[in-house]
Amino acid sequence: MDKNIITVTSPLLPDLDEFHSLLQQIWDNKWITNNGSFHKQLEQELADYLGVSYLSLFTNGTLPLLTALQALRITGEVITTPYSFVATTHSIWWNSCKPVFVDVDPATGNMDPEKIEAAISPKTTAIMPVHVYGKPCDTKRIQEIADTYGLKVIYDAAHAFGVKENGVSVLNAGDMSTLSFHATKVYNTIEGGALIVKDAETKKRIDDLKNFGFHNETTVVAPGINSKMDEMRSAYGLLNLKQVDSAITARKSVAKTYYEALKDVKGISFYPYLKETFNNDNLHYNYSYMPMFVNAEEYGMTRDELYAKMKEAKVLGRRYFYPLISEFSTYKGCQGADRSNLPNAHKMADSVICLPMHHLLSDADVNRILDLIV
Ligand code: T4K
Repeated sequence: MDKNIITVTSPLLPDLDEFHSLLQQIWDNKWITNNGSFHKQLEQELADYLGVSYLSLFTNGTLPLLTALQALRITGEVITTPYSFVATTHSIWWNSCKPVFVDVDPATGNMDPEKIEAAISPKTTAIMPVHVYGKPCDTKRIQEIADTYGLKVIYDAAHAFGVKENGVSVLNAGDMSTLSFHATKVYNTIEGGALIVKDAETKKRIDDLKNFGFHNETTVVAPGINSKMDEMRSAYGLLNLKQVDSAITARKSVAKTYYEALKDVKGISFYPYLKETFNNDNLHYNYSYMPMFVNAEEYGMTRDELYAKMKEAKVLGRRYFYPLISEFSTYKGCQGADRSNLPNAHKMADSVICLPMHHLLSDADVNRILDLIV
């Protein structure tokens, strides 16, 4: 690839010699998948690192969403957000359920809890919020609503690796939470993901479901799927876990530089919480993305013009999450998908650019990006 291009992200890669030495062990053992020793070790180390009790590894971040809905036997309608990656809503559709969209809170990009109750019908069985860009949802309010109406809550926490509020992992909220370990994420296993549950019995059920439903050699307890992480990626994941903290520290420094340089530029804004994350002992944030919003009138250029200008200069920001999921043809007819129901989400999708954000960005890279915006 052209060395002059600055991409929105760059994967955290383990040291190649260390990876080779773990590969040698796999070659010696001749055990390459199906709950091998690196798989077991990674599940344990991730649960410890993240501060959760029960975690099951998956081959990506989409299958744990599908499996969570299966395991909780969700039917009918699921209330969700249009401001996310399509995988969130696809998981609902693949379970033959109907997504119902509610608008987001303009201060965070997360589902607005105050809009949930109006979207509940006799067919509603679950809520699937997303901690978008890693910012925790209002989990307390969402749980109150879920408890009042007897609904399950499954968090798509694909962006929330390592995020803690008051020392507690956000992954403990709701009935289940899912993670993505895709190459583009803060922490990656190339492709990968996880499902976080509350008790040992449920973890056993999840482990059965991700292995075709096999409970033992001869018993299939449910129509499961195959979503087992192999030994190579588990070993890779163990090595990346050792360096993820320093990667997050590097991201934080990039975020601060962007913020300081752009905070007074007319027509450019960030979520108000961003500033608070820099000196907030109560929120351990992960800087997984760097969403920036463009007010065309004040800035003198539309979001798409700025996006094109950056692209021309080989700086590849991304418009995550534009278009809204509710605008895709599959979902356009769904309840709540109408533009008039989602003013905040549309405003966000129409004005966002995620700036390049990763652990390898140099000062020179960041200055090159800033020169295009200021
Ligand atoms: N829920 C949410 C809220 C999610 O955001 C996602 C995934 C999921 C669920 C599902 O999780 P997974 O099943 O994917 O584990 C990316 C990712 O593929 C996707 O994982 C992610 N969200 C989504 C937000 O973004 P693309 O299509 O934008 O990626 P791509 O290939 O254009 O890569 C972006 C940039 O990253 C490239 O321009 C350069 C860099 N890159 C990428 C790859 C793959 C590298 O430098 N090296 C690489 O190997 O979707």
